[in-house]
Amino acid sequence: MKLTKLQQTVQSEPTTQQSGVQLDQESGLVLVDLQNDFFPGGALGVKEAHQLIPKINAYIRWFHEQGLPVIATRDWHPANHCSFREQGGPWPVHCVQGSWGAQFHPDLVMPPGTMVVSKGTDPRADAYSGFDGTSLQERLHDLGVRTVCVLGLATDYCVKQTVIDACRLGFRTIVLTDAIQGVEVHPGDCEKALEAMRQAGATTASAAELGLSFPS
Ligand code: VGL
Ligand code: ZN
Repeated sequence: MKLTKLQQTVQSEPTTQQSGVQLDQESGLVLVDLQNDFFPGGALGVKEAHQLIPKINAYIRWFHEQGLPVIATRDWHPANHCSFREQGGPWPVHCVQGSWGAQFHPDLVMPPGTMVVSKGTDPRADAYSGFDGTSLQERLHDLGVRTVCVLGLATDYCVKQTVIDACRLGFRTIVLTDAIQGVEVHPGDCEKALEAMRQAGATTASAAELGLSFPS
């Protein structure tokens, strides 16, 4: 990050909904698994997830314009991954390395140089958290990030575990509630996941609550 940017104040606009949660110059944005297979039409499509894309692009753009880093995690499984049903796992085949389903959604606008962290690459182990078996912690540390803002898919799996790990690793952690969506295998899973994230120490906030004025 450039020094000039570090010295700048993070710009946000005052609104009536501000909640006291503040972003700072040590904030970074983590995009969780915004891959074709987790959008409608994909192998594990999360209902209505595509409706989040304008908001997600607005968050990405805002962070990038503030000179704050954006890192994308991706589910990146070998074809024989243990989480697949044919191997006795719970999920249909999804996010196979190099496949269409593993690609980022084409409507996402990611800044050039967005770092990508791959997880779930070991055929014998599932990894819901973006920190699990990856370099995410080191990357964030090297970028000077102490406040991790998390958005993406799915609320009740990879978002939840990534957020809980971020808290456990000592990051100040903010879940962007208007840019996440869950699978909801059982009704109430998303609400429970949010509760577990708060229990772990995460703050939940929308763009309006952060004082960011975005298209909704
Ligand atoms: C995920 C199920 C299986 C996720 C990944 O990204 O939330 N869910 N693999
Ligand atoms: Zn997976």
